[in-house]
Amino acid sequence: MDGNKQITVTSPLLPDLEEFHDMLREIWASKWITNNGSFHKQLEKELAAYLKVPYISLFTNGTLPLITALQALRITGEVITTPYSFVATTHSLWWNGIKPVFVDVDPATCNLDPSKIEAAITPKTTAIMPVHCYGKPCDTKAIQEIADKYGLKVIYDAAHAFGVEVNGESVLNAGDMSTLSFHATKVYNTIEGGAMVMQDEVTKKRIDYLKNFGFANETTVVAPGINSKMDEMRSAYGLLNLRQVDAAIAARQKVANAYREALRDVEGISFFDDMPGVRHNYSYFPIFIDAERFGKTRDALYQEMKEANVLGRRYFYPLISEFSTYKGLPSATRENLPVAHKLADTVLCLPMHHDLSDADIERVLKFFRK
Ligand code: T4K
Repeated sequence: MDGNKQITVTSPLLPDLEEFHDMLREIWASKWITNNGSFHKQLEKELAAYLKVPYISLFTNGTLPLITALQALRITGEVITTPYSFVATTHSLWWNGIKPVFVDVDPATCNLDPSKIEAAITPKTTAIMPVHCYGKPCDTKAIQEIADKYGLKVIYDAAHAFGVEVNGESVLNAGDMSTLSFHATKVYNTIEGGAMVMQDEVTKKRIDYLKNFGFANETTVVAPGINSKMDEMRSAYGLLNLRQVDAAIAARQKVANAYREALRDVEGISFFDDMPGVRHNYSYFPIFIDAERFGKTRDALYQEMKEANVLGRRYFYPLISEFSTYKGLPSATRENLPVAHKLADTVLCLPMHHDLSDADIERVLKFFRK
């Protein structure tokens, strides 16, 4: 065994190669390789059932459903969002000519702080785009109350929230639409891929048109759509991965429990416990480092681990509001976003995936043992 092998922050869940070959043979025989093929249809059906959502539409990644949701709901002007996410969240607004308005996050969840949303609403605000960061559910009830009060739409970036449920109900059913990423680095992947969840059949139909250039039939284009169709190879791969995703989540939970047990009494390290009533997916394991109490800064620890081939990642540092495209926005100041800055400056996501051995976990925890 290689005691110095690279331990990465994540590792893709891969289907059995023989089973995948069998499905590829079927695709080859049918000669139908994309554009709403039979595996695509089957995956939409199976995912809707697994995720407990009424309607789902597959996409080629997790960024295009965000862009398309904003188009479909005709969102304009300003949208309230979080700076503590992956850049794709805010990029989707920029691609639609919408001004992002950053609101600070809640330190208990890393998600948009509902108590700070109202102060950021202006006559130009049309929607809220929260993120279930690390798969931890947002306070969807409080957000919906504000949205209803001001007549705003809510689009959840649920890229991290595959399979997450609150009191038995999918978190993906909150708001007007939710989007998912099935990227290789996610709990459930189709290599590249994504999806949009919607609550009614008419919207599902419109979204299916929009991801296919706006075609309603062979000769009718009903809207300036985009091309974001998932092909048959990745749909087949997705069907196989769906069969093993529960086992992968269970394996991740074991890793999370091992980390929590070992880190609970480490001075200067904090992390999240499970939330009551929530089915978590253990997509990430962020820890927050208090440099004074731990005796080392986050970046020193990150480097030290890297030199030992243990690759944690600083998700989400820098904040989106610090990137050149967004830095000049009035809401992008440090004073407006103190909590998000503190989290971004102290976070380190530890390796977290289904394939970590006990020895791997021990190599990670070594950095925290006295
Ligand atoms: N909204 C949110 C909140 C998101 O987090 C994301 C994506 C999106 C929207 C957009 O969804 P997509 O359009 O991407 O579907 C990764 C992912 O590329 C990105 O999907 C993800 N969020 C983001 C948080 O992380 P990087 O730059 O950190 O990935 P990379 O290539 O450095 O990979 C990280 C580690 O994963 C590697 O060190 C090893 C492992 N890995 C990765 C790949 C690609 C593998 O073992 N095999 C692989 O094939 O961005």
